[in-house]
Amino acid sequence: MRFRICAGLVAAGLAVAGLAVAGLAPELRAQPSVGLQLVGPLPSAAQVAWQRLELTAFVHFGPNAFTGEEWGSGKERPGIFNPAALDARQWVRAFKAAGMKGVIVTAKHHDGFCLWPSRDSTHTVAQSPWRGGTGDLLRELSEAARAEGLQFGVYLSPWDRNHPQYGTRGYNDVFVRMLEDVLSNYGEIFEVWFDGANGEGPNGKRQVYDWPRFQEVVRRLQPNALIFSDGGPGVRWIGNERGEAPITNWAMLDRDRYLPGTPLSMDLPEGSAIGTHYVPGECDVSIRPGWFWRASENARVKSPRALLRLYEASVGRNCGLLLNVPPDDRGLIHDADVAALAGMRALVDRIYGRSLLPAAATASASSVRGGGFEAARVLDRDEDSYWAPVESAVRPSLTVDAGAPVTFDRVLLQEYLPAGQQVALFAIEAETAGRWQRIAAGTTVGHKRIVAVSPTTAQRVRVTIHSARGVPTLATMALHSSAAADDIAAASAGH
Ligand code: FUL
Repeated sequence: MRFRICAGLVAAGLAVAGLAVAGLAPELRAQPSVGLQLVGPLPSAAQVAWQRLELTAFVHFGPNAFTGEEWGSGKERPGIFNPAALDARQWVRAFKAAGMKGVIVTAKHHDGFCLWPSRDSTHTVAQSPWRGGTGDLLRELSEAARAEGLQFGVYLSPWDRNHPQYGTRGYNDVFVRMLEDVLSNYGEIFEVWFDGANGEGPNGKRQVYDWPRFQEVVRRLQPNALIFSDGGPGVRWIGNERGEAPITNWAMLDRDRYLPGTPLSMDLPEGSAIGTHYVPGECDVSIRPGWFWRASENARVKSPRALLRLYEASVGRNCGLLLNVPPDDRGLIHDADVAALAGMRALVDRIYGRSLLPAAATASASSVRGGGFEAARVLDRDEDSYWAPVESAVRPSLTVDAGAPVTFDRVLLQEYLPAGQQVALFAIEAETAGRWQRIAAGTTVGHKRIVAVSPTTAQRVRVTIHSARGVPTLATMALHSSAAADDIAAASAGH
């Protein structure tokens, strides 16, 4: 069975190698010779780049690191903010060692404390003793990130428990000016994280946020930045703070039904096969029980093995993993977190660093679109080279042959992301003792899907696409074994 969903869907205007997609057309049209008939909506170039980052760091920092609070009241004395040994390079090096490609910092959390010297607030680093009141954490962190090759992003809470104007119309102007500051002075921003929380301010009133205006500021000052909020528009919340996405995960969503902070939430986790817009999911989770550092949780940092599981349940399910690593009251990432991050990377590298399929492995397919779309393209490590069957193929399948039996318990699949999400239903079989046996069945693939299977020894493994929205593509098919890391996982189990 194969289903098509064309009517009413909008294809983003994106040039895709080997295929052409009409710009904002009501539906994707087949290109007569080389084009694939895809079904949109497709990702923007910025969304493709974002999904390929996979792993980014979240940094919750501010007065809460000194008080032990999760939601500061806004009444804290700025004098308590004094991270005397703060070294943003140390943070970024720890993130880089974990394989993280970007960092998003709480420029302002709900307590209203600004990590830059905002002219629109009297509750900022400028009123603190840190660097004698001359510090600017956004400057230090953005420069450190750039120096280490990480992208820089900002979290900005519109909920402000300190600002005297919060709860009045004037506060939206204040927030816009803060946004303008943050988006103008620290170079390229890859993601703007809008927390939809909307509580009472110091005068007991709630704010009516002007989201269209806030988004316009981002588009004007950082046109390439993706906006995160519950329903996007650039990146959506996955619906929980555990760092786990559902196994079925569509990047599409009926985006216009959502406003930040008021999620209908029913289809945020899975997305929708017939969603009107492309809005990939982001899984945010903290490496500790809380979002902010506190000494009492130094022994409760997630283990490398727990972090590996989160990686598989987020990146391995077509989402980004935004892992919060909060600096301590010295202004440093604590040793326990640094060790856990390095341990996670060691596990991910050991298991997923290379496929168990040897260089001599081969691939064949029941259908090949032609030159440039051969089955063997799933074996190179290039996410931009991919296999595609002909348009009319029914249940196309692709078989990899390792040349000799290999033992694996993970199958990693990737669609060619610029061509959007087409795969809707697939099965994986292994040939053992001359018989093909199904070892897994699944739904979505997207940028990356890690399928866990029982330990299997086979020379040939086959994936069959039972249902697709448009022509399916596969950029990667790889075999891995979680047992490859048993030795280092055991060594770090004490964490
Ligand atoms: C929530 C906030 O209330 C938490 O403090 C934290 O910042 C989390 C990432 O988002 O909405």
